[in-house]
Amino acid sequence: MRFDVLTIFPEMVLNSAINGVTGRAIKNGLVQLSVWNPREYTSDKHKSVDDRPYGGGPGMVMKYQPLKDALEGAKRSTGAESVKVVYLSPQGKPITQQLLNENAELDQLILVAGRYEGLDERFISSECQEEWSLGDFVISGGELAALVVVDAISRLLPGVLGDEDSAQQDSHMHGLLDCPHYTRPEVIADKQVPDVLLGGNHKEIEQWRLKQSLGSTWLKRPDLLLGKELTAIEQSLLEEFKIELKYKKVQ
Ligand code: 9WO
Repeated sequence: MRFDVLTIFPEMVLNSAINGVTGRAIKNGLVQLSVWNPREYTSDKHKSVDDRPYGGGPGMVMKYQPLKDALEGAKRSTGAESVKVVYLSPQGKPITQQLLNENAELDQLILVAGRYEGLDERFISSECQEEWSLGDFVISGGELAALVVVDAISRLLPGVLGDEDSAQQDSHMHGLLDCPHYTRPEVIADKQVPDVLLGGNHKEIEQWRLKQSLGSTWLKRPDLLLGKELTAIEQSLLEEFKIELKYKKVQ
């Protein structure tokens, strides 16, 4: 899959993406990442990518023309007929695992990272098919959000993660939170690793993990369970979790 990021801070995107899972995917040729700097598409001597907002007020707005020309550069470089262009902003649709799963099927995604107080509205309405948000908060620019999208989609692509750490096992892949994890030593400050994990019974371990996932989701994010049909087995595992929790409390 190919990602093209429009940004006036290309180093910020490239320097970050070379690390970890994304970096390995790029080295192995499973992911291509290119950056397009609107500043390189300016023609005035100050290379202005921003200007004052009509109507007044504080801050600056990113100009249409450098963005449009950088976007054309990104589109020309592949020659694909239609490519999805996504603007990262707090006004966007919330990014969920499902949204990412759906978009991991694409051959190419163009991500627009804004700065200042935002982009000229006419670039958003005429050039961006979708607007995506990490959540209801503001950061200083879209680059970190674009990196989040590149990371989260890259790890879904075939061959990027080994079987060992398959994305199928991840928190949120099945609409549930992750179960607790433990590594050596066996006891830390009187806290024992749960017996079942030491027993080596894989069927029991799998059931315990599902029970903990259900219980943890019920405790921490009950909203996730409202939109989800539980199987009979899952329902009884969750009931067991609740009973065990009560028992722990009285002990
Ligand atoms: C800046 C600002 C300053 C004064 C008053 C209001 C203001 N709003 C903004 C603003 O929203 N700036 C944005 C910075 C413009 C678009 C790129 N920026 C951005 C993207 N901030 N936060 C995001 C973002 C992207 C995805 N998910 C969460 C946040």
